[in-house]
Amino acid sequence: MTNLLMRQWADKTPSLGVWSNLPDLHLTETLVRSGASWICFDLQHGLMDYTDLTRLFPAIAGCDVTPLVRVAANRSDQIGKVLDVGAKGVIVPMVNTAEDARAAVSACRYPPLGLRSCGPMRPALLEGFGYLATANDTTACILMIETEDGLQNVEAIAAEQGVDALFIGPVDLCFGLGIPPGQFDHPKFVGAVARILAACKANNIAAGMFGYSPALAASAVAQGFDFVSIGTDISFVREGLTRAMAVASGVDPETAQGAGY
Ligand code: 3PY
Ligand code: MG
Repeated sequence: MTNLLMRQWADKTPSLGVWSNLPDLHLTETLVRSGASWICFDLQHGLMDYTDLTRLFPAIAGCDVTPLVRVAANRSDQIGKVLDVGAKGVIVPMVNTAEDARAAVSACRYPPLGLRSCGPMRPALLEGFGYLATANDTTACILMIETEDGLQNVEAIAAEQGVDALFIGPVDLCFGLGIPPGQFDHPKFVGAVARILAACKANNIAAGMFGYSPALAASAVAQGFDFVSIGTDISFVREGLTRAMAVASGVDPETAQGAGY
C-alpha cells in the first residue's frame, strides 16, 4: 500500500507527523525528510491555499511520507479537490454528528461506497488509472472531534462505516468543554480524551491528536493514541530561534519561551 500512515495503523505502530502551515517549497522538502511518517497541509488555519498545494505536493515525490490535508470545512468539493492533487487522506474539522461523518466518508470514496467524482489529476499521473481501483482502500478519512456536540456523538461517529480515524483538536475541544484553552490537565479534558480514545478502540479505528508540543504528543502515544503531530513548521522555527537566541545571549534556554501557534 502506498499510504505509510495506514500501514502503520494496520501494524499498530505509533505514527508521528508534522504540520505544515507555511507554503514554502524548501521547508516542505525539509519537513518530509525529518523522519516523520506523515505531513498535514492545513487549509483551515495554515497560511496557504489550494494553489500552494499544487506547488508543494511534488516536493514529497520519492519520500515514503503520507501527505494529508486538513480541509477548511466538511465539503465534498474541497475534499475531492485535495484528493485530486495527491492527498492520501483528509482531516475534516468540526465533525459533530454521524450525519457529518457520513458526508465526509462519501466525499472520500468513489462509488459504490461514496459519491467522489472522477478526476484524479496527480494520482493518475503518478499511479495510472489503476488508482481508481485502489483509492477507496488507500485514502484515509480522518474526522476531528473538537466540539461539545462531537464529543456527545463520538460513539455514533466512530461507528460510521468508512471512518478510518478520529483526531482531536485539543484547543477547540477545550472551548467546547467550557474550560480555559490549553488546560490539558483539566479533568473535563482528560475525561473527554479518554472517551474519544475508547470510541476509537471499540470500533477498531485509529485515534489521533494534534500535538501542541512534542511532550503532549509523547503523552498521547503513551496513552494509546495511534498517530500524533509533533508540532507545526512555525513552532519548529520559533523554538529553534528562541533557543538559539537564548544560548547566544547567555540565558538558560529552558526558561526562554517564544509565543505562537
Ligand atoms: C485545535 O486545537 O482545535 C486544532 O484544531 C489544532 O489545529
Ligand atoms: Mg480545531
